[in-house]
Amino acid sequence: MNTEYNLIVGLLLISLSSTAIFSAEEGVRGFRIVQTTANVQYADTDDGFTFVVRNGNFERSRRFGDLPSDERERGQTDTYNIDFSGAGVLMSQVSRQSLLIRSRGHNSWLPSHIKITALGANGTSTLIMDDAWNSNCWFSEDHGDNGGLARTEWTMAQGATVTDTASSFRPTLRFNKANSGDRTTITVTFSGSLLTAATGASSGNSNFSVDVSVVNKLPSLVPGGSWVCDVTPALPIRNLKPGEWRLNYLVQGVFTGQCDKTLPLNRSALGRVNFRNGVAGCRTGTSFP
Ligand SMILES: [Ca+2]
Ligand SMILES: [Ca+2]
Repeated sequence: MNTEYNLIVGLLLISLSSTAIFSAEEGVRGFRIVQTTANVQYADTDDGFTFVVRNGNFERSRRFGDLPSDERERGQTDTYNIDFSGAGVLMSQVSRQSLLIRSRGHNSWLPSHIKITALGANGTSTLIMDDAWNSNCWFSEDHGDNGGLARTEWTMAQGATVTDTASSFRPTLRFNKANSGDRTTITVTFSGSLLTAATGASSGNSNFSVDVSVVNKLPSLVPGGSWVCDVTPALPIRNLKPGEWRLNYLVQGVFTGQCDKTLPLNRSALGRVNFRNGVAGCRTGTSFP
């Protein structure tokens, strides 16, 4: 049995009907941040801010640069390009959960909308979020500001409000095959669990599990001349609650080897479902790309 395979994750969004294929270890060279300041009293500020990437103990931060204009004025939109080249941040680490904005002052700021695009070292770009901001999530080092609502920092997952539209998702496990007659018989279990619901999300399921089996399936030819066998549910997994998810999978039965790497599933999908890395339950696996 051929033990080499790749994992492809297709995010099939109801709202977009688009499919995204993610690569594993691409670094981040920067972020583009388009932020609008709320048009309410005290929302504006002249203080400085820091953009932070944090995953557990891993943290990298860069200051927002100074624009020629008076930034963060009421109702105004400001655009920043923040360089993270050389910071060692991987695209797979970037999510609304791992991105924060941090105040460096005592004059409160309240955004009304934030859009963030992660720019990959290989030239890719990934939209992380494009959402209205929760009007309770003020920024200030003075936590007594605005009725005690202010915090020094917020993650984008905490502050972003999303349209409460449940999402669908169609995982695919791709097996590389030796030739046109290399058949596949296998069962793969895909499962997921909601880690953090997006702000405002109330509809949709918080977990799923689906078994997908193929028996003596012949491979398909893909561009580049390779033979592959894709194992994927016949239909997308529907009605998932928006938020941060962990995806698990289990290859049953036939493989031996190791299963010690996480998968590149940590991506935002326009504020809908963000799948994080996960390998729980992968007890029979093989070596992952
Ligand atoms: Ca203010
Ligand atoms: Ca200002």
